[in-house]
Amino acid sequence: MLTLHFAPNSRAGRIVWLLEELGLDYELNRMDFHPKDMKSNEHRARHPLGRVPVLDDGNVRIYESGAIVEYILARHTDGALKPAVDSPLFPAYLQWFHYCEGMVMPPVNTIVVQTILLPPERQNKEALGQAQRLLTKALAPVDEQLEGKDYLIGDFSAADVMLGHACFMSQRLGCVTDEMLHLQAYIERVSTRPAFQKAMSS
Ligand SMILES: N[C@@H](CCC(=O)N[C@@H](CS)C(=O)NCC(=O)O)C(=O)O
Repeated sequence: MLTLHFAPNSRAGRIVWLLEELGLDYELNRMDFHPKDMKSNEHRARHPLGRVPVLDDGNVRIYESGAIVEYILARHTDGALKPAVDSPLFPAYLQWFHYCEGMVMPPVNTIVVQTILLPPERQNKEALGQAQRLLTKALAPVDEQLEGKDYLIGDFSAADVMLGHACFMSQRLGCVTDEMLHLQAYIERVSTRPAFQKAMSS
């Protein structure tokens, strides 16, 4: 049985979304996004930094959302939601999959820290403004990529589970501009998928 250690409104939603898209059975260990749960000894034994997501699969334990997505695809599907290695779409799939944690999430993290996690007296307006500008810049190539496509590489893939979720978060943080019409339509498309909605309400 797959067990996902999860907190609402976090990257762990990506894994619920993927599991729902694939119709796999899983259990959720639902924690509060609060130090009492996330930084407990019990959870630090699963993840040294007390973060989510973490996946248990029998005697396998794995963290890092991208690694978990790749692990589930490799061990629990017959090649679903990703192009074959020799497909012309494979390099773009890899690129957008990793663009998520590599380019989009770093400024998202800073914005969340500077607006939600830090108390007002410790927030830094300059760091916030810089991260907001960086995030909008990082989203521009995604908007461009989506011109004429429903999903990042045409058909829905695990790259959308990663980057689509990050784009959804970026929109909630107010960093998708009015000009990013392809990206706006994409976020709408992604967020009306039943598996995504199930993940967001978990
Ligand atoms: N690169 C990691 C990031 C994990 C991460 O930072 N998760 C956040 C939730 S979105 C977390 O657990 N934060 C709790 C904390 O910082 O205390 C991944 O993709 O899994």
